Amino acid sequence: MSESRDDAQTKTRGTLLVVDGHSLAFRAFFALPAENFSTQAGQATNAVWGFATMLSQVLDSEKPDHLAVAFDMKGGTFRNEMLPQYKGTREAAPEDLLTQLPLIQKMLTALGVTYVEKQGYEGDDIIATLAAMGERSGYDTLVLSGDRDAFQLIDERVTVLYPGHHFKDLKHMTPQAVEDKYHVGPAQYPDLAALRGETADNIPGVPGVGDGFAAKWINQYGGLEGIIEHADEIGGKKGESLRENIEQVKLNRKVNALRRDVDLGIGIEDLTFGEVDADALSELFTSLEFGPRTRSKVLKSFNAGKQASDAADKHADDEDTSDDLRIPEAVTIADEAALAAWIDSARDGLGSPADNSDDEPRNRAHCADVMASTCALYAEGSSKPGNPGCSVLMLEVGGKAAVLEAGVIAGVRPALQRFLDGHADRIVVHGYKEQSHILASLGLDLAEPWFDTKLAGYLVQPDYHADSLEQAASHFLQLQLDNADDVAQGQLDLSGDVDPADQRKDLLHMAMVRALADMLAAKIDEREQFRLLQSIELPVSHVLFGMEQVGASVDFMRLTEMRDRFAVDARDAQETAWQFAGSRVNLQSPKQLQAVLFDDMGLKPTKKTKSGSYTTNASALQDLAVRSVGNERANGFLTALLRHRETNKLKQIVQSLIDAVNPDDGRIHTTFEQTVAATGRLSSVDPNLQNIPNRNAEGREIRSAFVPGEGYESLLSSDYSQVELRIMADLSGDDALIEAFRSGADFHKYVASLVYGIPVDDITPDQRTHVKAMSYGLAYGLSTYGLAQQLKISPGEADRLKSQYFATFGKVHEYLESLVAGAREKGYTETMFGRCRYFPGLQSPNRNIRDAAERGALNAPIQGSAADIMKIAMIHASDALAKAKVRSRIILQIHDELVVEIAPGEAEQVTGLVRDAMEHAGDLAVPLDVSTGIGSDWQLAAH
Ligand code: DCT
Ligand code: MG
Repeated sequence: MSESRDDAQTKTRGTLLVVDGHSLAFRAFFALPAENFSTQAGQATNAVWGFATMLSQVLDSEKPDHLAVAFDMKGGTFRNEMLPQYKGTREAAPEDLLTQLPLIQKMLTALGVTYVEKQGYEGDDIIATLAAMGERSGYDTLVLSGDRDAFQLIDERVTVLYPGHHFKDLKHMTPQAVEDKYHVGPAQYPDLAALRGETADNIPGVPGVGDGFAAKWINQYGGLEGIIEHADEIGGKKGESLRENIEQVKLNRKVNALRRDVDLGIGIEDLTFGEVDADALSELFTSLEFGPRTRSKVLKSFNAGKQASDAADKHADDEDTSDDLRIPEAVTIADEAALAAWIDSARDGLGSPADNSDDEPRNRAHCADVMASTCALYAEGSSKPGNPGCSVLMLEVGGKAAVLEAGVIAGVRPALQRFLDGHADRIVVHGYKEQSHILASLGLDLAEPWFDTKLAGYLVQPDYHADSLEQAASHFLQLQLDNADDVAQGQLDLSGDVDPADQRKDLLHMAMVRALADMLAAKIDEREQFRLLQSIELPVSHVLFGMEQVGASVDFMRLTEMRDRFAVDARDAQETAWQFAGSRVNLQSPKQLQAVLFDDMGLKPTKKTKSGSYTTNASALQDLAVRSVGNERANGFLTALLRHRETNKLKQIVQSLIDAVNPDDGRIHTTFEQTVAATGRLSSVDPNLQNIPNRNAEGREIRSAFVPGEGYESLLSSDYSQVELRIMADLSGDDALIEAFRSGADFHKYVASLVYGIPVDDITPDQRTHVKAMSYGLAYGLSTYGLAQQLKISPGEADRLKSQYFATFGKVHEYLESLVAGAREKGYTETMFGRCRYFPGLQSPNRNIRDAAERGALNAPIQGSAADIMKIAMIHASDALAKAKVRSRIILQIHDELVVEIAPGEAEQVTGLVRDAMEHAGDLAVPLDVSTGIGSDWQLAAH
């Protein structure tokens, strides 16, 4: 913030920001590569995006309460009449930029920002007029412009924000700044510019005369008028040159004078902003394919306009959001003595763990209370399982941070480990699992900490996922960070030596952990999610860390053989498809496929997609294949095409596994994502193990590449069957459904016999399939339409099936209805274990959004409870294995399945322990059925 603003703060009525719209759009356009910013349809969006983010930045830092954007209009201005070559050398604006100007204006309208343009005038004149208007009304005025002509507007009340080489290096051009740079005051700047000329505008000045001489003359003769008067007295070549060009200079001076009296038909009161039309903005941003982050950032910055003007009305203090982050005082630790001293000094601020050693320490309200006496820990580095690294480790208690560069850790490790062991139940981290990997790279180990801001954020807002600490901070704390690039990349450059700026960055991260902890501790207390954090999420994080670290052994040869075979199959299928087609069509191109299928082979087209072409996805092709029986050429082509797609996909999956093998240990260290799926379920990335198909033989074959590693003899696969249906039976309390499970009969047949009212033995396979799909459809929140599609029956039939089902299982119906009603009333649903999920979409006026939210609300408690049960099972199984002191270990969790690497001689014992842990993970009205299998690879362990 400039000094002049601070001084004026007490006297001013507020701040008006006037923006040179074209200048900002140009700047954005040339700063951002168009090829990275365009929609699928090819509309360039770099200028729009840049305009929005740059302007947001300025709003965030300057906090104006009034705002206007000025634009030039097509066609010449009065200046061209005076000086025909004016701006003549400027290249026409690129087409890609011109198409974005209307979009920018549309965006401004949606954002509730006034933009102004007037035929015959330049944006500069509008700016000058607006600035004069602001000044008359008692406002401080900021002019954002890259055009130096605007400098003439500068005075005590008007500051020009002039972008530097990097846009964010905005210079606050005050009278003093102009004086410092040009040695003349702002009022005389146009005299100086007239003498010097302005190449950008194709305005010639006096040859040989630059800023320096111009300033000298101005100061000597009091201004351009005086110079002209005394032109004869100026000697030398420059004097001669001046006399020769005196008419040009006079003209220049006329042209560069800005008009401050254009009739704009608006007043300062029209320039408030902050009434954002969220729907219009959302629609525009969706069409421009801008992500949710851009949306929320822009919304936040522009919404602030309202608050700012309200605050200005009340003469409220101007508050800087970055105050939320208290950068800790840093002590660099070089040796054990320094560490001991820091620990000593931290002791006072750190409650003793005994303070909360009663049995119910981790209850309501406790979380926010205890937070004040905790130790925040932050290790910076790579948390990649199997290949982690660390650059610096920091501990912070009561605003005092110990900074330990990776290089000194070895020397202080025992003392540091003792501290961690003694204080784990007071430690606060962001991402226990990730931090554990980083710490492990230093030979350090962190027992379950007291709080985790990443997991807490997930519990508080399961539908939001932050990729990085910065993102979490910017989301939960509404922080605008200096270094937007780092935030965007979600990572920081850790290479090279640490310089002071980097250390500040580290401390900034440390401060973020602390600020997030404070904020989330209060939030998490609201719904008693703290218990869930302590009893499920943190312990399962610990288990997952172990699994990621150990990884899963694979048979590399089997993988490469498989990859090669799938590649050959894919190529063969492609050849066959080409033969049927009679040409080498690109099987990946929907356009070419459409031409072959519908034009050439004459098949009846499938459904149209939104973009107006015909669907060529797998299910559409499958339908076509069925319909094309008899048309030998088409059928042959489609069969080969489907086979190509399938084998190609398998090839890619296998390749992703090969790429993921760690060369050091020959194992795959997947990353289990604990905060991505809003239901509470785990997912896996890098590689994604959940997309290994399980329905066909070839997919299952991929699992055969997972084998026991050295020193182990087999794999155990243990999974829940029908866990969602069992949860539905329990939660609904439907006696008939509960009995169906307790009877031990074939569940789906049993249910079908009730639904259709015929004996179990008379149930046809079709009836079983229909009722089974209905059961799962309810548990998964499938629409009737989806059900009809799956079973290839009419929606009417699907509806009848549903009514019949609900008539049989009345309590299931009631239960599901009550979920939606409850969610509508409370805004959220809860699982058996209190995991919440929020459904604002239930209130949406948009029917599609509402329907989707309803299905989500139906499904969340069942899916979420299944997730809770699996997590509890993992914690118990892991504890049981540790207690039994066996070497066997859990290595994978996929869908409803656990995979355990079995050490020689432990198969029976471990199977029993794991089965027991899974069967007793929840106390349900129906048994939790677990099936297990052991084999020399994962496929053979299937059962
Ligand atoms: N599934 C589904 N919808 C269906 C069928 C299955 O969502 N119509 C999902 C949920 C369970 C999982 O697939 C495993 O399927 P099956 O083993 O076929 O389910 P099951 O209940 O064990 O039935 P079955 O007794 O036929 O094996
Ligand atoms: Mg089954």
